[in-house]
Amino acid sequence: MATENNSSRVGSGSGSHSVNGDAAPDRKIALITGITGQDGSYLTEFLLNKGYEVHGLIRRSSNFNTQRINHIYIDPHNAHKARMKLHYADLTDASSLRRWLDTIRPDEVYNLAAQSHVAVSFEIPDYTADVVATGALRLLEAVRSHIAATGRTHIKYYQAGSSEMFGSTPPPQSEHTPFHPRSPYAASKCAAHWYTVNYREAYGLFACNGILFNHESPRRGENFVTRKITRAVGRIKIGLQNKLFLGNLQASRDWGFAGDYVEAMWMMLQQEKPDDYVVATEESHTVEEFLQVAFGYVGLNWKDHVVIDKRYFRPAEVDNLKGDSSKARKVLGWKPKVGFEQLVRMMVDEDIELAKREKVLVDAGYMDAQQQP
Ligand code: NDP
Ligand code: GDR
Repeated sequence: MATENNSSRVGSGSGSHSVNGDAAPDRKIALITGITGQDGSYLTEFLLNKGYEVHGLIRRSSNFNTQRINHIYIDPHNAHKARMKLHYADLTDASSLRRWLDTIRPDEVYNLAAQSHVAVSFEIPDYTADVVATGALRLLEAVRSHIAATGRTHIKYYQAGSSEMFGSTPPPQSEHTPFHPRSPYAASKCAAHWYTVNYREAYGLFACNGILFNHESPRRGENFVTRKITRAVGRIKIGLQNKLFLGNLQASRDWGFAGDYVEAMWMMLQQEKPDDYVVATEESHTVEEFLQVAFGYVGLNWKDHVVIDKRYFRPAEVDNLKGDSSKARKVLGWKPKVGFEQLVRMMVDEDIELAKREKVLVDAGYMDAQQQP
């Protein structure tokens, strides 16, 4: 839970221009967009462990949006200890991106920010394209113009690409597989991919596309199918819920652990030359298989609880994703450490604990069982 308001956690314009003035001269500086998301939180932990100073751009929100990074936050007034710093910006606001690049002067830029929900992208296609496609272009252009103005040619850029770009092209999908996007989100990610390739070819920018297959964790947003399932398993087991409404159970995904995948992002930027890499477990499972493992782990039968609801079907579906990550394994030396069943169990274990805490609040009358925090 947040202990103070966001505005005390972020740099405030002109007052924070000495923002990296305390950085040790040999300490690398990373700038992350989407730091408050699932991957942003794991990447921040990873880079802090490597000794980086990490700057995150966060967008203004009427509610706290820093829950995933609160545990690593240290008050910036404690200058010697605080190596993660937050600043307000938005991928729809080009001026904010350029200003923070000039101020922070990062060595590595990770563009993770996105309206990342595929089904929601059909509801808000224009906004999705603005953030996911044009947002990436704005950031690339800000990096290019920052380099032109400062001569800091060593800056490296990572673009968060997605297996959704392959869409309906059959598996296994590798760097050579043609894209056939099936949603406004996926089409926008294709645009961002090609903008990144173009800035590499046109301006010599050290820019990499990571084409990451689905990766999950206990920090996964609760409206993605894996977390929706493990949250429900926890709440059903503890007696707070009985039904789980889902859409297409036959879609197959190549699900890995987010903590493993952020390492691949960093590895791409440590290479001699910029390139594009598929990152995947090379194993695919249906949503139904995920249900079997998750409910079965706590001795429940998913068929007693799952109800199919048409509202969760998409106008166009991606049926089968299974990556071929042989290039990343060979060139980067990357491989996943957490397997499918271990991932499901990790998520269920955490969500059982979360449900137990909710139950205490419900029993004390502080929360309605229907209500989810
Ligand atoms: P999340 O949805 O968890 O996080 C998205 C982040 O982007 C959040 O920090 C969010 O802020 C931020 N954001 C959204 N809109 C804007 C905006 N207009 N300006 C600035 N920031 C914004 O995504 P993940 O961490 O799961 O994914 C990270 C990236 O990787 C995304 O680009 C996603 O599309 C991509 N990806 C993810 C995969 C996965 O399986 N997780 C697979 C392949 C690609 P807030 O917290 O305020 O909402
Ligand atoms: P995805 O993830 O679309 O692969 O995008 P999501 O978990 O939303 O869907 C996976 C599959 O499950 C089916 N499904 C449901 N999905 C949701 N969200 N809710 C349901 O109730 C439900 N029932 C069935 C979907 O139809 C789909 O086939 C994720 C995001 O993180 C993207 O940002 C990222 O780029 C890709 O993974 C790789």
